[in-house]
Amino acid sequence: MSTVATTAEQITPHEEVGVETHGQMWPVTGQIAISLFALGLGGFIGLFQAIERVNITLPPFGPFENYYQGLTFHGVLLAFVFTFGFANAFVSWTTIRGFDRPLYSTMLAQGAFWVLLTGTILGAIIMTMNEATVLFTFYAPMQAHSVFYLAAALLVVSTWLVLANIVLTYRAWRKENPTAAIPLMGFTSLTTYIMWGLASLGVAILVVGILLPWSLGLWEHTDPQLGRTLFWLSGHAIVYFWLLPVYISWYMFIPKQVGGRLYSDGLTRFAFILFLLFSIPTGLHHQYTDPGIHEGMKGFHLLLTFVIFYPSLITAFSIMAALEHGGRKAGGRGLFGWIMALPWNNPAVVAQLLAMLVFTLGGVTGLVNASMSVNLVVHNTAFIPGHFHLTVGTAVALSVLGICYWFVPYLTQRPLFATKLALWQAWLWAIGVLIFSRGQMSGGLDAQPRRTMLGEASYSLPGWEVANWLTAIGGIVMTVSGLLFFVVMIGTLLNKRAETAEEKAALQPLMPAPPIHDHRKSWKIFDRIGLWTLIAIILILIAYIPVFLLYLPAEFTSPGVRVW
Ligand code: HEM
Ligand SMILES: [Cu+2]
Repeated sequence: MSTVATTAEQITPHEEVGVETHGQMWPVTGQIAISLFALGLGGFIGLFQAIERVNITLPPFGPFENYYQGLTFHGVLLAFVFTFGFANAFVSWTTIRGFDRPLYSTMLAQGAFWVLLTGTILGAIIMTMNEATVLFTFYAPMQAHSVFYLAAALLVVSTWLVLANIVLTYRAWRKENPTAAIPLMGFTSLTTYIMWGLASLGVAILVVGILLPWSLGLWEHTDPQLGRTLFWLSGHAIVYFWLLPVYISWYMFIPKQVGGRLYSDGLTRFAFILFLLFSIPTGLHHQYTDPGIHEGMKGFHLLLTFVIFYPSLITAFSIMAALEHGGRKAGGRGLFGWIMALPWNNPAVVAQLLAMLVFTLGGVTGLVNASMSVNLVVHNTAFIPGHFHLTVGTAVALSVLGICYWFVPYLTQRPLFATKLALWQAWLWAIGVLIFSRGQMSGGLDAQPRRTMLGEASYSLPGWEVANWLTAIGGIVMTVSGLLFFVVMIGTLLNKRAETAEEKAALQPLMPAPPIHDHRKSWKIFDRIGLWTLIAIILILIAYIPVFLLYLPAEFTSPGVRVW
């Protein structure tokens, strides 16, 4: 029997996947498109920020009136639109496949697409008009046009529609399978969105309850510190909302893609439960230097921040085990021989392997930020963007590109264009970001501020020169890599649609095989989603009630300011 026939047997060809209805799949494709559009545009603006470091400013600042308008665009498009669009699309699909049934509601699925699109367009318009140059963290008392806050709210609402759909799908599945273990891919999808559902409440209250009415003139003053605290209630957990969809790929798809198997079902569930429990009560680690917040509570959040590092270590262990399993099955021998035996010719895999490698540096530098005393050295310096281009800018973004190398061909039923180019793309991004972040971090350690148009600054230190050049060169390499990605994607869209059964089978995703330690060995309690959600809520209350009790009553004394 040919290998293609075997593959076709193992996984049903596209049309026959009855659980994937057209009405639910076009919003998946559509949200991937929105996401990649945001990545392309946002990333391109990044280039201007990077070369500004070496005094190349195209007048006026790129397509914008000023540096900070571009920076707002860059942050909003990349941190919110790119990530939300991908999560909504990919996790909706892993829910369908995980529970092996269509989503509960097609209306919710399509609604998520339309709400995301509307939020993106409104946000883009108002930012283009320079009416919302408040950076992606939109700290009050900087004030944006009310449409900006409306757009931010819509982006969050789109994720809530997906959350509602996932929960309803799970409940419908549970009704029909009252005693079965939750399918692992469904479990990871569900916990990812429940975590974000809880986390997003902070920013939702901030935007809808405080900033929107304030920008509409319902009241004139606001309380910046209260706003920051609500922002960061969501603002660390959002990092995990960026990461977990990618972890779903690393846990569920990468093992099979490298010819191995996931290590353990139970350990995977355990890791995702820890993310659900501990992602949120850690937000104060972004506010170590903020006045008005009790030091003891900062210490408590510090402790939990180190707790949340633990499931990432579990992840590193699990994925490494799966990689080694695959590498050894492919004939790799010795301590490191299995690494060479991994499929280094498959861009979908290579992009994600490099993303993981870069992420180890991102994790370590994250520990620097998280440590209260060392944080003082790097706080608000260029070290921070140095750090998070390794995490969200690479662990997430490069992984998403890798996932697109199989997911987009599957969604569009067109084979990937120019595999070699895609491989170049992955390597160039990894090399580029290492140079870029090295520049940003060394600048930061030399006290270079972040969010600053350095070319215009009247101050400089000798150590910044090399740092700036590295940032600029790394940024250019990343941009070239990004361009290659879009060449590959456009080429793919122009490719001929798969027609024969063989061609179609070749585009099928490799669905996960049961882990080496399968669900029969997992603790039943892992599946008590309601219980874990309740514990997560209790932890949030413990971590935040004292913060607010000690802080309140709020002092609405700051009038809005427009800086740029
Ligand atoms: C071509 C690739 C990219 C380049 C050259 C680039 C460049 C930069 C630079 C130089 C900054 C610092 C600006 C400052 O502090 O004044 C920055 C900030 C930022 N970047 Fe990127 N970036 C790229 C891709 C990405 C990606 C893929 C993401 C996320 C998915 C991302 C997310 C962010 C965020 C959230 C900020 C913070 C904005 C702020 O502080 O308000 N960037 N970028
Ligand atoms: Cu954080």
